[in-house]
Amino acid sequence: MISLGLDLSTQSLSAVLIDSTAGEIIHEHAINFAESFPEFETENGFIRGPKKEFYSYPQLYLKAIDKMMHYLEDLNPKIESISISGHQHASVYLNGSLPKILAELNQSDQLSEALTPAFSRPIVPIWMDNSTTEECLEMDKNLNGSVTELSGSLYCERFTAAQIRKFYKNSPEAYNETQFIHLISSFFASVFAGKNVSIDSSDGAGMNLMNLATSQWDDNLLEACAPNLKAKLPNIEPASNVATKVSNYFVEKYSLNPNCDICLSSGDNPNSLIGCGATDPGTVVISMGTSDTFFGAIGNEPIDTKGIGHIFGNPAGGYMSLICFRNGSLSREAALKSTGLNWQEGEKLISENTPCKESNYLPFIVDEMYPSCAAQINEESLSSFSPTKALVGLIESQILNLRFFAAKHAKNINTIRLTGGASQNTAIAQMIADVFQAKVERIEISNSAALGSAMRAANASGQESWDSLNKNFTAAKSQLLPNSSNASIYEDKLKAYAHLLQTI
Ligand code: XUL
Repeated sequence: MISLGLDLSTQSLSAVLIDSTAGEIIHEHAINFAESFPEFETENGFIRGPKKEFYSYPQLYLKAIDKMMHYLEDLNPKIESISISGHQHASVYLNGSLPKILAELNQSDQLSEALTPAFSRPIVPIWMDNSTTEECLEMDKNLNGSVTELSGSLYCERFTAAQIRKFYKNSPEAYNETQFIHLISSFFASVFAGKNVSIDSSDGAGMNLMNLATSQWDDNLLEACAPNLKAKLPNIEPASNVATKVSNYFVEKYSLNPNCDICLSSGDNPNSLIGCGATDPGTVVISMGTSDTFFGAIGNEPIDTKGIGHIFGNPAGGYMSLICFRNGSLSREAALKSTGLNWQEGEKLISENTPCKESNYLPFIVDEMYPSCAAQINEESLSSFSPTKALVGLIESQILNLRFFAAKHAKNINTIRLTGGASQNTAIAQMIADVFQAKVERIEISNSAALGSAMRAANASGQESWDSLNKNFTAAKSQLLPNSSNASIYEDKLKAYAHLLQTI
């Protein structure tokens, strides 16, 4: 089966086309928003407001879809199923004209222009937005119960509920005029389907509105957020469902096959879980980028996060956990700079000093979420350390911090799939294996969210099994085994690090 995964991220729209029968990626392409659509004057695809607001434009995303489908024109007739991935939490607001406009799209229409009258809000608030602390506090007060137990996360500024409440409070008329509130994922699935499509339960879990245990809207969470909300939200369905066939617009304009299935879409994190081959508990992913993210499947029972990280749905069934750490590469780069070494020399220093003989410390150069604290070090303090303490000590402390918080979500970690820039550094990868005492597999997947959504489309529409999809698309490029003689040293270091955390 030929399946298309489209990932609408903050900065770009990426396409990954797979042939699941041949086990091959046929084509990959990305469209960068800021470069391709300078008329929107975005900074890497987003706009900053004066008060910690971050948003983008639905028209920009529609222009990107038109451009991508035009680019893929020769391949389009072969595509048998499509699924979309969208950056999580972002919401799209539409009035009652949406169903008619979608149903009557004509091949001479540009999506962005034809859909303009359907938007009841000209912007899409995105996950970087941090302007809704007041709304989070209000909802917490309105809710007679624990938001974390019900929804899997504390009330978060970037989550959809807080954004919806702010819109309702600041623009009550536009809120009343709004008849449909979609996530990015469900909105673009609806565009391809030519009619409203459900939100999938794995992305729905990132809204603070869905009851994790039932995978349905929770009346108490809805009531705490805004009036008449249930009527504006699509239904929720499992990620494994096929929504419908592609609309006539895409058949006539872009030569898609009328039998092409539009599968339910999901968020970038649930899709990345699939694209990183981590659908089963015991295997987790550590993505080492600007920020470091830990995520993994946790089985069929949601866990109480006690406010640490989030629980989303696992598109392959059950739940997944996710913890995002703000201090990733920024801290590692600052530590390297303070030593005056390059990364090749730094890697040697790390491998010769694992475990680190210097004492650990709180390795946060910017404010951190886990633990919740202000920055603890700066370039000056790093320069006062020995090179070993600055570089090896910082990275080891980061990994101990990761293990400390990861243990709250995942009890038995056998395999860590490592991705992101820093995963290329073998000394860091070996240190992770030693600190966690788990096998580390390095994966080189350029866009795990787009690949994950293509794999989901092949699974939902073509009944391709996760085993065969994983074998063909997510195999590890290399693996490192833990050095068991370091196990007890890291147990002791972890205990000492836990004491250090209590000093915050
Ligand atoms: C997760 C989060 C981001 C966005 C954008 O909670 O906010 O990972 O999904 O990638």
